[in-house]
Amino acid sequence: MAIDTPTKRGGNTRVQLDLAVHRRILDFVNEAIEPQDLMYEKAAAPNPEVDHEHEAHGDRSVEQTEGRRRILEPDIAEKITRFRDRGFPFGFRNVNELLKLKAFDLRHVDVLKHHFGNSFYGSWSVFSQRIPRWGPGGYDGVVHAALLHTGRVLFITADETTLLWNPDDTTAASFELPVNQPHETPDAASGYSVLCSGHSFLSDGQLLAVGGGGYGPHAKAIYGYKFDPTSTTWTRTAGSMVHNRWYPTVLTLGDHRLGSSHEVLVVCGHGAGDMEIYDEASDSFREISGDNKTFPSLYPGLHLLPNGRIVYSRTGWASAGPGGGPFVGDDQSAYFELAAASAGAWTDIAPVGPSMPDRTKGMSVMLLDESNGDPHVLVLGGSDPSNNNTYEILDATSLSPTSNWGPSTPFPDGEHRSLGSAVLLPDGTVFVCGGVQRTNSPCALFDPQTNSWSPMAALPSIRDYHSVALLLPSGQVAMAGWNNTAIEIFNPPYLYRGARPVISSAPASIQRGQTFEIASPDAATITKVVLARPTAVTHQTDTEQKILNLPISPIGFSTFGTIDTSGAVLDRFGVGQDFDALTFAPGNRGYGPDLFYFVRHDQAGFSTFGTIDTNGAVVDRFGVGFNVDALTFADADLGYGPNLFYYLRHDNTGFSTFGTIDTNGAIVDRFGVGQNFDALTFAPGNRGYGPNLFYYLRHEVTGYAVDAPDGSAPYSLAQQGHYMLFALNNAGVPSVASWIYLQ
Ligand SMILES: [Cu+2]
Repeated sequence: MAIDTPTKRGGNTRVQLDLAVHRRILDFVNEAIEPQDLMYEKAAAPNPEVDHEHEAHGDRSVEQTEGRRRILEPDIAEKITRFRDRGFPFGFRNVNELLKLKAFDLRHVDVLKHHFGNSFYGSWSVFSQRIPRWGPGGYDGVVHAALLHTGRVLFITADETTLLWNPDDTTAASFELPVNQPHETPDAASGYSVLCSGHSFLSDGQLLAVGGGGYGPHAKAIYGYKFDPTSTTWTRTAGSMVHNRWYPTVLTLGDHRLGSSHEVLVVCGHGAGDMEIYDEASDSFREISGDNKTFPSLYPGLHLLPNGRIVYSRTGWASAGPGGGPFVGDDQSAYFELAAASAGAWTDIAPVGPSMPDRTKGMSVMLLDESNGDPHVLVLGGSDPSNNNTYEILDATSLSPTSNWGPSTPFPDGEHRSLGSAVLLPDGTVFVCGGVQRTNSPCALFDPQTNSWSPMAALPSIRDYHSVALLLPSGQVAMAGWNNTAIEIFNPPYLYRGARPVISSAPASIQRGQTFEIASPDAATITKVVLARPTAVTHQTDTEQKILNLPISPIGFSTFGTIDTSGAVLDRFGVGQDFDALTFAPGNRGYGPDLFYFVRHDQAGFSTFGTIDTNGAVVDRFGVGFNVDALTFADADLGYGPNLFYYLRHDNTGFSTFGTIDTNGAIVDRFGVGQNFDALTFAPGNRGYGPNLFYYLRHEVTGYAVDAPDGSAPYSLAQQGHYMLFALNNAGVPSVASWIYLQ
């Protein structure tokens, strides 16, 4: 990862670059067709649904540079393309070849290193240990991965050995076997398989895996198997499923669950869309009626919405039916609504037309709008053969038969993704990796806030069929599966954007609707606190990925102190949390004939000074600048002249300055006083600390009061169970997650 500094050897400058950064720079320089292509980062591929209108107006060049990072100046861009085309018709093989161009120097290398570096692209590395082959079979490719609340990842391999991985331990001890395997549980039935099962988490943190086995000796399991992360033990469910299943989709129901017990919906893997519900309290399954929808694919992509509906995203795994072909079914997007304990109904949306590509072998994730929690479903890639280079978005806020998917839009990098993975990151972006059938394939990051994509560092391996990708508590993404026994780790760009905030304390367990406190030495820079549901993924199906943004308010501890007119600032004693203002009133407080003076600010933070008389006449007098927080008056000459107003104002780092205003509006900053000053007053005479002092309040943000999910949307999605709690700072850098249990 480290980028070596340039060295001079025998007068020749040679640079050593990180391999991935070096490749990106060479791609950028070699792929340029004209100098203009070196002046800005690569343009997104035109969106045929949106862009043809602009093309017709001939303003493409303006359009193309908008929002793109400027990289090189026109003159050097022109020299580079000319130098390349004359001397390197197949392109530069090394940045050092480019350094032979006189006009190109180390400053240009630095510019390129910055723009193609890890803070924009992130980086991949390979975990120091390979996944061991401990099973009885010949192939131990990982097919399933689930992040447990112990911080371990549970893998289920192709020969049905399950093993635990500790991402924080880079020695061989990183991997361990659980106490038992599913087939070793008491009462393991002949059809015990968990390979190609469906899974999700129960309220106590156990992973429930149901179905699996395929057409082999353990065809279509009929029992569920539960893994307890604490005792690392598998147990069989007391009851069997109503049907044998293979490749089912499993979805934990939320606050909208109908019974008094925690419930898990099991769909498909038997007779097209057949459904049943697992009841956690009785450890048994029951049949659901109204499940008349057939799916073309196994593992249909389903997402629980905040209003309790379950939407079908048209993704899923095909070619797994009898004879290898897909099950017969419709490709109709729809939602299911449970109307009673054991009955529900499907409602179709968005008629399938030629404009809607086949999403089989695609991936879908639910996105919750940052401002209001409205749900959207992002569906990307899919189809076999891989002729699908697009994504589409469904606004799932209020579905009806007329709801429709957004236009099918090409990925900006033009890649065809089938069996790709999509991982929700704590900052709300979606990391898309794998699904491209070549090594060093491009990855991408989707930002729902800006509806835009950014290219990410290339994935070393091919990861498609039976691959898994999941968010770790470290904020990294782990990728593994099938094709090889390596684990690849992605460090998102946010890990290269400065120090990570630290959560110094957070409760281990919270109640629904409770306000709880977290503390952080970095609280002043924290802007967001989120809950992330741990991933349990197989076959590009994870029904429960979600990032829930929690409402927060800062907790500030205020201190009372003094300032003398020479600038000596002295804390006296703490007064408690969230004090904003302070004033002094000697003698008569009868609202005499004089005026009150105020400072008020507009939306941009610009402050105006004015007067109020006792009849309530409010008059703006003059502007005083930005971010004035406190104001006081002293008639005596305290060193700056008589009859002055004194103020405190802060800059955008929270640093406060003390200054004076005369009655003509002359504003003079006098001296800085420190961070986060909120209030100021003057008291003549000696109040115990010396004569003629100003008194202030200032605060330190030490943490946040955080509202735990209550039953309202979108927090209705927060099922009882374990979550990762991330705090993110104003640069979008997440803390390492704390595990928190929602009761
Ligand atoms: Cu499979």
